[in-house]
Amino acid sequence: MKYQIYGRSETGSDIIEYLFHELSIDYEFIEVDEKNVKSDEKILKINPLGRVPMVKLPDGKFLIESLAIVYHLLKRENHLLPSTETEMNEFHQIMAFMSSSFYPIILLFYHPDHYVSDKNSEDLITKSQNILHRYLNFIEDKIGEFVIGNELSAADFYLFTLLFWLEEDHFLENYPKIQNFYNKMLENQTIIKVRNIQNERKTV
Ligand SMILES: N[C@@H](CCC(=O)N[C@@H](CS)C(=O)NCC(=O)O)C(=O)O
Repeated sequence: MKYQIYGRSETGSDIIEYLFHELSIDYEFIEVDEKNVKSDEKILKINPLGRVPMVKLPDGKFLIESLAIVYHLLKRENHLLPSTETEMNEFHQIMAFMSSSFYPIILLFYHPDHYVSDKNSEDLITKSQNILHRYLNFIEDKIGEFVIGNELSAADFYLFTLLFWLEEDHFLENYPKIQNFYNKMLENQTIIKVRNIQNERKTV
């Protein structure tokens, strides 16, 4: 049986869809409507947390959490990983940082209503914005041509997905190395291909 990705364009499922293409793994995409994700019984049975991405594995089991899905794919293919032990340590560190710190704070910034009452919303936006800048500085200090060393890895697709949400709100403007990385990833063939597929899905 083919893999199935449950997701929606411009959400965390982009990370997974980029990797399926980059690793040449066949899949079917199941569109999950934002309005249904927390109420559709079928979705909640798979993921009681009511979030995407989720993946149906060829053995019929489901996997949730972007980090776990990325590691599942990398273990299967043993590709898109750095080659030295030092770089592998950096890879694990940045993957943990992105999934457990950077991704959640972006959600706080864009969806304050999911976390606090209206009267506290502005405060949450300001505080999460400050933390976002601290995180962007952390990345700016580390990043070179790619997230890890001089080779493309899965971390680049993960980071690009998160930066894509921030870019349109001018978050990247004072981070020249991050902006440079972002511009280069916009020309990555896998990203171009997946974005075209996503646009085609929108018009169907
Ligand atoms: N820790 C999860 C976060 C997933 C997540 O929050 N996904 C968002 C989309 S980017 C979502 O489905 N939100 C729907 C909601 O919470 O109502 C992961 O890494 O997969």
